[in-house]
Amino acid sequence: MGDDTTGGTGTEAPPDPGAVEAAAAAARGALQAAGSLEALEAARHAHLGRSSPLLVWRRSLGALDPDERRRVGLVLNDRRAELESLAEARAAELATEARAAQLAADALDLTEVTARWRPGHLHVVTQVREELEDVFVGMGYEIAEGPEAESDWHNFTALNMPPDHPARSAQDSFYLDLAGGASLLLRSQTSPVQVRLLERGQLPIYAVAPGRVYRRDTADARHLPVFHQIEGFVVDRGVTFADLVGTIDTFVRAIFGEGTRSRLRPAYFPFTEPSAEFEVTCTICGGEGCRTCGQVGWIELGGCGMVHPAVFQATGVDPEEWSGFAFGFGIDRLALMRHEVEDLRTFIENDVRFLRQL
Ligand code: 2U9
Repeated sequence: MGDDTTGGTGTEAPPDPGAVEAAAAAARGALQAAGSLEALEAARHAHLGRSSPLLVWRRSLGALDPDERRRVGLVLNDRRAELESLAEARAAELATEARAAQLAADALDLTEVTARWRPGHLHVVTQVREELEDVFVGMGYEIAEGPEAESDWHNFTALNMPPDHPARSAQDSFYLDLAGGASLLLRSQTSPVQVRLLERGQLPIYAVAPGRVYRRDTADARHLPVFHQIEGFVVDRGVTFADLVGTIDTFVRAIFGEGTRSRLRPAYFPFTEPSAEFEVTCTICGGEGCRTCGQVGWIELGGCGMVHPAVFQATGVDPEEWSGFAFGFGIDRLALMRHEVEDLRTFIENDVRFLRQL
């Protein structure tokens, strides 16, 4: 039956109210029951199409007197509008259901992949570096950073290192061969960061400079040509050697635990005077003496000292007004002690069987 036909016999005559309500109820039922967009389209065609009872009746209204025509016409329009919006609502519902079904059908089962997948993590040296930063931030220090390609001035001269100091030689440092002749090298320590802080001239300074440093060493169990250092730096009025000793003792206990003690022994660095090496009680035996500490109970951690007046002079800070201390130690070596790793090279070999244990 096409849309042009006027439907079957019996629907051509104007309807009585009961017939309209019965047709509307049948249409509602069919639209609601449609289980797919195709079924809905068929129900819509049957109950709201040109040859549906409601539309055929509309065309027969001419046979009625004007009052009756208006009354029945209003009812028919009303039902038709209600059923059209019902059909639209049902279409929206079905589209949502169809999309959910499609997503469910497209979903991939990744159980097998995730079961074998392990999350990565920060490299152990980065973990230790971040832990150290936390300790010093907790003590009120700022974290300072500087360039890894440094000038001869910042890396050596301002640090009171004489022109013939062995560390300046091309045997010991990586010089960059740049067009234009600028004399730069890969910093051999993080101290140039503190030189830059002094040059900035904002005093007092309470800072730590962690970062990568470069020295022309052949990699072995205890040396890497690229390693990490952290240096602390305090400049204020009236800073004394006793403040340095107390600071070392405080961060050593924060890093290794309250039971760990520290001690200093005299040393020499061009940029500090007096200078010292600091040691901590062996983290393995607690000071009793074992293979790790060579039976002495102490392990050397780093160097320290009071900032040399020549460094203040070079950077335009008045040594009569300001004094300060500095200390430095290797982060890689600390990570080595912490995890009882035997060979520094394992940190850079990138063997996941090693890395995932730390
Ligand atoms: C300025 C003035 C003085 C920093 C210092 C050390 C001692 C030291 C080494 C430990 C092991 C580096 O990682 S390591 O090779 N560091 O012994 N560093 S005092 O003294 C400074 C720094 C900056 C302007």
